[in-house]
Amino acid sequence: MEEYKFLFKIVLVGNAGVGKTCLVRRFTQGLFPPGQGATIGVDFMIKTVEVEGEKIKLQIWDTAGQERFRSITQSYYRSAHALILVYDISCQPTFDCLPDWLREIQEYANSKVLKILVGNKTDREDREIPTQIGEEFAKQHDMYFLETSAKEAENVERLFYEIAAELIGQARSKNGSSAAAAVAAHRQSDGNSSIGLGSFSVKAAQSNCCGGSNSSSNNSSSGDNNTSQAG
Ligand SMILES: Nc1nc2c(ncn2[C@@H]2O[C@H](COP(=O)(O)OP(=O)(O)OP(=O)(O)O)[C@@H](O)[C@H]2O)c(=O)[nH]1
Ligand SMILES: [Mg+2]
Repeated sequence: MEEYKFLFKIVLVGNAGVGKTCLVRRFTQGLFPPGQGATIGVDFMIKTVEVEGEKIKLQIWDTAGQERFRSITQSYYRSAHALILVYDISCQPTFDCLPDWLREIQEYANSKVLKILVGNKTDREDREIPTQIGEEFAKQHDMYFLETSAKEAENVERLFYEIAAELIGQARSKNGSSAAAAVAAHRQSDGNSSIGLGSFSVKAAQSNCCGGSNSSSNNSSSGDNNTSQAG
């Protein structure tokens, strides 16, 4: 059995088409999939990373943004250690929906879940949401903030490594009780070490909305170490 010190569950949410699957595949497989179809239900991938000499297993749940899958995807929030809420910096409606996503998170996730707001597609020239607006929203809502490009591999590794580092820190502090408990439950060996990453810029805002608008289907959770689930 593979040895690892911590296991963390990370769930990606956000409107259809913002690039959740591309972010996951960039991170887990090092590629930007051409013609990525909409996710059906939920996909699952695993990647083991090493942070300060410790093996950390990341279980990454990539949820469908389409409204019709909402009841399926909600059920994955509860056990998440970290929730990555993604919008597309070139698509205002995906940003406008963030308050709705936060309500979902509040309703279905653990109150201590680590929340990260990610503005994806920074490679695009038709940006509609300035970085500062994203940062402010994140700050207002107690979330970490990062802008990424799955296409250009910008900040993608950093995103997941910093989440891992932050969760390790939480697990080791007395305050990170929920993460610590969950982690302890999954831990296969013990031992500690400390992490000093955590260079997210914390930030965040709020309102109400949508459902996403990808159309196609065809699930594409390829990859050797991933398992698809549809509910
Ligand atoms: N330019 C650019 N396009 C991207 C980037 N990430 C994703 N895309 C494109 O955005 C579209 C949607 O990407 P997906 O990863 O399928 O989006 P998703 O959030 O998983 O969508 P659902 O599964 O429907 O929720 C695809 O055409 C991708 O090629 C990025 O960083 N830059
Ligand atoms: Mg997807």
